[in-house]
Amino acid sequence: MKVVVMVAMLFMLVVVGSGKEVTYDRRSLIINGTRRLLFSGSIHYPRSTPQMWGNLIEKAKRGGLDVIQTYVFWNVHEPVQGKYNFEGRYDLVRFIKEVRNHGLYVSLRIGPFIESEWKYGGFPFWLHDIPGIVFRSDNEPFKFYMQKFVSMIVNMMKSEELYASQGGPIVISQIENEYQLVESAFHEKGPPYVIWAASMAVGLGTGVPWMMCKQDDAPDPVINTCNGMSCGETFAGPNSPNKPALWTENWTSFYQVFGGEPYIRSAEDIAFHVALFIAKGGSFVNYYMYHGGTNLGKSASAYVTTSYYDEAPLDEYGMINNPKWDHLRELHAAVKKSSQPLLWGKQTNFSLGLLQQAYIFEENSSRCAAFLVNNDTLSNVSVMFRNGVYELPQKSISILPDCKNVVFNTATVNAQSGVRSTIAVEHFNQTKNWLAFAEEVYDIDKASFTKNGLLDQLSITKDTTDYLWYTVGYDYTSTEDHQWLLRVNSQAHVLHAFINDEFIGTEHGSHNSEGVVFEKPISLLNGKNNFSFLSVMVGSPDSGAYLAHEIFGLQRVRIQENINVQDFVNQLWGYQVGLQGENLEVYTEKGSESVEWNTFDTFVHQSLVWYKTTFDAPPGRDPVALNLQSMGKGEVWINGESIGRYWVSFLTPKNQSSQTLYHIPRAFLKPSNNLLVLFEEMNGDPLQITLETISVSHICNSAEEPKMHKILSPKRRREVRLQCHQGKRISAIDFASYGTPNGDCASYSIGSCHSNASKSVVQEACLGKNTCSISVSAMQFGGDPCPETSKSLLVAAICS
Ligand SMILES: *[C@@H]1O[C@H](CO)[C@@H](O)[C@H](O)[C@H]1NC(C)=O
Ligand SMILES: *[C@@H]1O[C@H](CO)[C@@H](O)[C@H](O)[C@H]1NC(C)=O
Ligand SMILES: *[C@@H]1O[C@H](CO)[C@@H](O)[C@H](O)[C@H]1NC(C)=O
Ligand SMILES: *[C@@H]1O[C@H](CO)[C@@H](O)[C@H](O)[C@H]1NC(C)=O
Ligand SMILES: *[C@@H]1O[C@H](CO)[C@@H](O)[C@H](O)[C@H]1NC(C)=O
Ligand SMILES: *[C@@H]1O[C@H](CO)[C@@H](O)[C@H](O)[C@H]1NC(C)=O
Ligand SMILES: *[C@@H]1O[C@H](CO)[C@@H](O)[C@H](O)[C@H]1NC(C)=O
Ligand SMILES: *[C@@H]1O[C@H](CO)[C@@H](O)[C@H](O)[C@H]1NC(C)=O
Ligand SMILES: *[C@@H]1O[C@H](CO)[C@@H](O)[C@H](O)[C@H]1NC(C)=O
Ligand SMILES: CC(=O)N[C@H]1CO[C@H](CO)[C@@H](O)[C@@H]1O
Repeated sequence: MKVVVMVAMLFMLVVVGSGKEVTYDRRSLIINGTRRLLFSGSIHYPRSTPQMWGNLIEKAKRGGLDVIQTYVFWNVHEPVQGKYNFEGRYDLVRFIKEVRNHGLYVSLRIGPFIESEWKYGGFPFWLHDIPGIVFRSDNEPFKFYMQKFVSMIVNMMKSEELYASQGGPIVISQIENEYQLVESAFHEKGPPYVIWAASMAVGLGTGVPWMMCKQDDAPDPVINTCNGMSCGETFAGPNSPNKPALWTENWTSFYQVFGGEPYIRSAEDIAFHVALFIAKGGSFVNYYMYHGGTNLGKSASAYVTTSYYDEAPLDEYGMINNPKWDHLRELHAAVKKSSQPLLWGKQTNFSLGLLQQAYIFEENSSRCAAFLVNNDTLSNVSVMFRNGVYELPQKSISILPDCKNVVFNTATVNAQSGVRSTIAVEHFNQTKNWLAFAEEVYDIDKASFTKNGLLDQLSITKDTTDYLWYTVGYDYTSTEDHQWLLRVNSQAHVLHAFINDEFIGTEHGSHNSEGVVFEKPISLLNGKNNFSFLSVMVGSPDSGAYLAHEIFGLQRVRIQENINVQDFVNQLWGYQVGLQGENLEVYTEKGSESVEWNTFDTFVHQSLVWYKTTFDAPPGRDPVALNLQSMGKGEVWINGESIGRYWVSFLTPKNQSSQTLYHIPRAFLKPSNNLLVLFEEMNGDPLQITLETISVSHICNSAEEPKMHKILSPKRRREVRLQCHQGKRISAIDFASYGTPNGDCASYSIGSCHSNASKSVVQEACLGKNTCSISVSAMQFGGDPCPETSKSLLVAAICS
């Protein structure tokens, strides 16, 4: 044994010594001595479960990725100063090894400021309490803790031999994150911090390059990189002729907030901008996100939904999102086919028309690749290129890996499209299956401590809970019934107000608003009146300069009757951190025994109520979610694991919930008797909750007969290929038309020409199969329904 270890170590030394370090030149990263064109995708380990990782990475690899990019999430690893957690979802080393085992590289964005719609931008809250600290600036306390954490992560990677320089998968690392956006706010403390961060990182000797995204002046040898949706248009380029053009965040969609609409970015638009970036000399593109996943627990930042980038190439549940995934896979293949001239050829570009350009990469006459760009959003155009006529669809780029044949066009989608559907497998509509208990409304005498004045919410809660009670007493002597106006200003996100234990109203802010203003006419009792305010955060902020100095919670509380104003700000206030149910962990098997649960009927439509029930796991492997459309706002736990906050009652401008389905990772479930606990703040109705399984049930694709003319139009497939997800089979053909069907996969109908054999031919070829393909030819359909007309085939099928 010992001998083997010795030999292995000697080998390592030799390898490191013989130039396995990752370097770069103006063209690309250089790995194992050679230039590389790399496609990368962000998958964040804490946003899924270890049970999902292998499958996600495998699908990323099949989608044509070379690299998996992740942030490192400091606050999950060091929730309490000096107490580390690298278990379960937080097992960074296991995640990186999983990537390595699939033969992919890793881009490790250590930060440690990461933003990422993650609570407190990834900083552990204890950092807030370090005396004299100013985050992300030339500040000794901050630099001390930043260096300590970054060094610890780097040393952990080194000791596991995970850097490419050691034979591992990590080919690049990131220090800081989009700092330029806030740098000027730190005045003279900004620029030296950038220089310090860069040299500190470089000094750690990882043997792989460091990058700084959105930092135009990243000091050598750190590479400045671009984030955005259209880096081919917005990126000014590397800040030195010896650095490659890298795109660290090409947003595949955008994160969603409660009360906000989903942002849908088409496969064609993403493909256009990726192809343009490559055409202009880029050599590394990362999709942010490739798989978004789920903001489990209280991990999301302010107002961000629990579902994260569900529109990415892999959806929240890890299922392939087509046509996006497949269209990008074809793009990657086309670019890879061109990689020899792209990486070693000479780049030139010239105009092909008013809004059309050609980008050529040429080594010699036989090694040449071209990207033909049509930036006209309104019309298709035909251009002359090297003695050929090429049809360029509107707003598209055609890729010619040999400067002759179009193998891919960004606007021509050959990929199958898929639509998800859900099946309700359990209805929680029986009152007898629910138990409930009401959360206590605290008044000043029951509060855990008192203090003069209004305190900052996060300084008290330490961000361990979203909830803080602020309570105050007011002695009032009058026997007349006066109408007072209560006015509360808060810098938290939601306010629930009670007077003398009675609920009087609720108010909330939004992602783009400055806090909450609550106003309500009230009556007071003669004698002592108790005011109780439950102040709620919906995640802590993740960005902005001087994060540690931001103040949250109640700012002003007044009552007013005509000119008579009573201001409560400087009074004695009682504070209670967290909910009783949270403090007792009633969402766990054990904790739930520590409170007296009541039958359901007692609490119908009340706010601040805990509910519990049990259920069995649905059979099969389809992803599982709770449909909470009947609920208001709160949090859900399954067997003690929080699956995140929900907020269904906050409607979008289109009068819809931002999110009604909440993912339950299969790993949280046991076969039977799963404990479901909800805390409901509004007055939602749990009787209408359903447990649902999710699958891509409807798939559709089309293809055209080859056209017989000289114009080189983008290739359309000559066969319709259909494929159900793993373990599913085609159970029905919804629609099939060989002829001139109208529309596309979004909406279709039979056109003027239709072969009446269409459906039976497709059924014959596809029913009962996981995958099938049918060629678009008259022979296949037993005759030509309309000779002289160019025909296509469109098929919509059901997988189950
Ligand atoms: C590195 O390059 C050498 C020769 O160029 C090759 O034999 C080897 O397989 C490469 N290693 C990796 C990990 O790509
Ligand atoms: C060639 O590309 C450069 C850089 O993108 C651009 O400034 C120039 O206008 C292009 N030339 C033509 C003819 O398109
Ligand atoms: C083109 O360049 C490649 C790579 O340098 C070389 O292998 C090939 O022989 C060259 N072809 C011609 C026609 O010069
Ligand atoms: C395409 O046109 C838009 C709008 O005129 C412009 O902003 C963009 O830079 C152009 N892109 C290219 C690649 O020419
Ligand atoms: C451009 O061509 C595509 C087919 O390649 C067609 O679907 C589209 O309608 C055409 N657009 C215009 C403006 O003619
Ligand atoms: C519960 O829902 C199921 C499925 O919709 C229905 O069959 C049943 O009648 C419902 N029970 C009650 C008590 O509403
Ligand atoms: C206010 O709180 C005090 C102390 O808990 C209690 O004794 C009193 O009854 C409460 N007043 C009202 C009006 O509920
Ligand atoms: C919003 O939706 C609710 C419930 O579906 C409906 O009652 C209401 O009329 C809608 N309001 C608007 C402005 O569409
Ligand atoms: C299909 O159409 C042809 C002529 O258009 C007709 O003769 C034939 O009966 C039809 N077959 C069926 C099964 O409808
Ligand atoms: C840096 C960058 O490219 N940002 C852009 C990201 O995309 C949005 C929407 O297209 C633009 O508004 C940003 O300027």
